[in-house]
Amino acid sequence: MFRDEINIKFQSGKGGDGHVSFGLDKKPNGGEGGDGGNIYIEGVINEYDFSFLKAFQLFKAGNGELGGKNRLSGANGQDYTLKVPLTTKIYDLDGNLLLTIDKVGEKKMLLKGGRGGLGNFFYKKAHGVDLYRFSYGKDGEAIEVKMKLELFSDIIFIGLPNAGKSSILNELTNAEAKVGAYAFTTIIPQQGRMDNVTLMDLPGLIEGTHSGKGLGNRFLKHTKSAKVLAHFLAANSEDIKKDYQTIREEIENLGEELATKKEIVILTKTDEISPEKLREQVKTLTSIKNKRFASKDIITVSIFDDKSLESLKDFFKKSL
Ligand SMILES: Nc1nc2c(ncn2[C@@H]2O[C@H](COP(=O)(O)OP(=O)(O)O)[C@@H](O)[C@H]2O)c(=O)[nH]1
Ligand SMILES: [Mg+2]
Repeated sequence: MFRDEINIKFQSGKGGDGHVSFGLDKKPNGGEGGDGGNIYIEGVINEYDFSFLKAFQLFKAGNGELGGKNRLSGANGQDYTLKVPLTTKIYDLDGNLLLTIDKVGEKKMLLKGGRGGLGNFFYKKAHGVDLYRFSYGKDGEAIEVKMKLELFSDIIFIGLPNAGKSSILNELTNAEAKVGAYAFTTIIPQQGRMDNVTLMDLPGLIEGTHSGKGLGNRFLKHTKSAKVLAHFLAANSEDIKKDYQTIREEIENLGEELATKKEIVILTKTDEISPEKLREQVKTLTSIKNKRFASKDIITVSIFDDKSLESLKDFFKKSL
């Protein structure tokens, strides 16, 4: 199940204690403890939601090791890096924003590990009195956070069920979206990367609303970053104007921010109709009043026509 909000706990490592030891010359030579590991959060493209996490799961960085003799420092604790989808916002439980992770490969520190303690070698040099003096490593920090996801995309697919959105996403990207009819529970966002462009099929936005689940608003936050709406229409439709208007109405209802995004139209399944019928469908589309696209914003495509798929790729890139 798609999950875009989750509470997670983190704990950075404790610092290792300083060491107390003496050399053959009887002089203090205990080294310092290692620092505790830090907690980092990093953005990745191969996670699309938080369903790989368990609510309230605890992630810990390693503790620093004890200092050694002969002034040897203890090893630092292992850092822990949690990889998250884009864009992840991390809040404390009072609702303060702690971190925003919106770039691939960008690593930000959430918690710092505790400093390692000092050994008796250090204290001998600094104070010279108590030969057994050392300090303990500092504790790490612990926190529970709320992580919220606002999916990043350049282009969002919209359209009636069966318009061919999942098929095109699969053809143009590495995505493995389910094609054809499926249960409501799998109405989850699907993302794919086409060179540097992120395409997203967000069936919950419209299809969730259609199946009476009124999910549109829940998915709205995932539309924020998109610059373009790719409106998919099946060319073999008996009432293509109505198909267009049905979706358009949903989009308008979902709010101005979404409705005012640039729109392009993808006329799919062209292999199912004759060239004459196709021309007719395009003509019908261009005659729609109050439409948000121009004639140049329409493209025709069939998954069985590789050339048309290549053109679609360019069309998508140019739309940005
Ligand atoms: N003939 C033909 N069928 C297609 C084409 N694109 C998709 N389909 C079929 O249309 C059905 C719905 O496609 P799907 O991608 O799941 O549509 P979605 O509901 O908009 O995601 C599936 O049976 C696909 O195999 C196409 O270009 N030509
Ligand atoms: Mg689909």
